[in-house]
Amino acid sequence: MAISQHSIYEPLTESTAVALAIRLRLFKEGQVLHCEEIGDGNLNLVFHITAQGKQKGIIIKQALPYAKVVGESWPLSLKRATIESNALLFAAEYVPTLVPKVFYTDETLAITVMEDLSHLQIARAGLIEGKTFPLLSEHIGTYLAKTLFYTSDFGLEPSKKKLLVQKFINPDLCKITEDLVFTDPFFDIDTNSFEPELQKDVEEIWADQPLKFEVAKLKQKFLTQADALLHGDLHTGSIFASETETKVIDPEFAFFGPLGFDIGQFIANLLLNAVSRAEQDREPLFTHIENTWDVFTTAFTELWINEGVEVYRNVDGYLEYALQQAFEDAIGFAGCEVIRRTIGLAHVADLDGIDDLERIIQAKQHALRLGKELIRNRKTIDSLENLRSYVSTTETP
Ligand code: SR1
Ligand code: MG
Repeated sequence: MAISQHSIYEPLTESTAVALAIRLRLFKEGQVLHCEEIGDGNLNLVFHITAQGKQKGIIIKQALPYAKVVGESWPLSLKRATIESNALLFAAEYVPTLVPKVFYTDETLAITVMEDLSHLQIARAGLIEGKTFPLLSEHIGTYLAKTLFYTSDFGLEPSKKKLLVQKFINPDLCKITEDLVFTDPFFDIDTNSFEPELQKDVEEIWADQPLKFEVAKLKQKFLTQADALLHGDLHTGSIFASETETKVIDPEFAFFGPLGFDIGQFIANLLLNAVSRAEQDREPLFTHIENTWDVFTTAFTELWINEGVEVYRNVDGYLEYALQQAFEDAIGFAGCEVIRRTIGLAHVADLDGIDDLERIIQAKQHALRLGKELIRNRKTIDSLENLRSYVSTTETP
């Protein structure tokens, strides 16, 4: 993988992206190239370049100096492109089959050139269509166990970890999460976005002081608890999948945070898909949630026993304590994510895409009730069975 430096930043266009690919010799001489900007996320440009007659091309992802979803009034550091490529390269050391290959990065242009995954589908889109992606939870459980263990003080010598913590300081992107996940949805703030039919439900949240106290505690963990290198935005739109493959993309929010955060975001986005469905169609989502946690704990436990570096690792109860804390936090973070994806700035197609307004409102009210219960009861939700029963008891008021 080459790393290069251009002298000035400029946003690419479809034609300058092709020129760059040619200059970098990413295609054979003489090939006719086609390029399309396909970025449908909130922040970046994504160029898909293919050679005529070939299925697989390359992706050039470029950070813009502002949040695309809002515009130039919301400046954002370009350093996130470097964070993203470093996080992908780092993850490739532990889970090479679960992340895209990085071919090239340029810090000044804020680009990462990577493997074309267009033979796969974004997991959120597939789940909305009713696909089950049978290996999704096994792969994500493994991804979580390895990336979290090997970057935590349980699996990495603490002085090495501290150097990595420095490398992944990511204030702009952390601020997005601090605001959009942990703050704005719980206050009457302009960035929130919800249907007028939800006004009463939302005002109840804004007035709920005990709930806000619990969210404040979860936010404090996110702000201060540098347990392990997180993906930082592990929703189902950050995962490409098929029947046989899973690839985790977009780790531009990576930073050292609490062990339960990525797990909670992934679970939350499966729950958001579950509440968008009729009760009898939810089983595949519950199975994925259960299996993610099982695979995660089994793999994390094996790593702890066989590769742990913490001197206290054999003390009775310590592993169970660490896993229990991660689970409790994950449930709380999941509650915050469910609420913010329902009434905050950045929504999900699982709910917004339901084809009937009455059903949208019902599903969103369900999501809000569920999110609140997860935050409030995270200390007593001690099994996946328990979690499943909250989905059902919050179906109606
Ligand atoms: C302004 S960015 C909004 C959201 O998009 C990203 O994917 C993150 O989830 C962020 O919170
Ligand atoms: Mg993203």
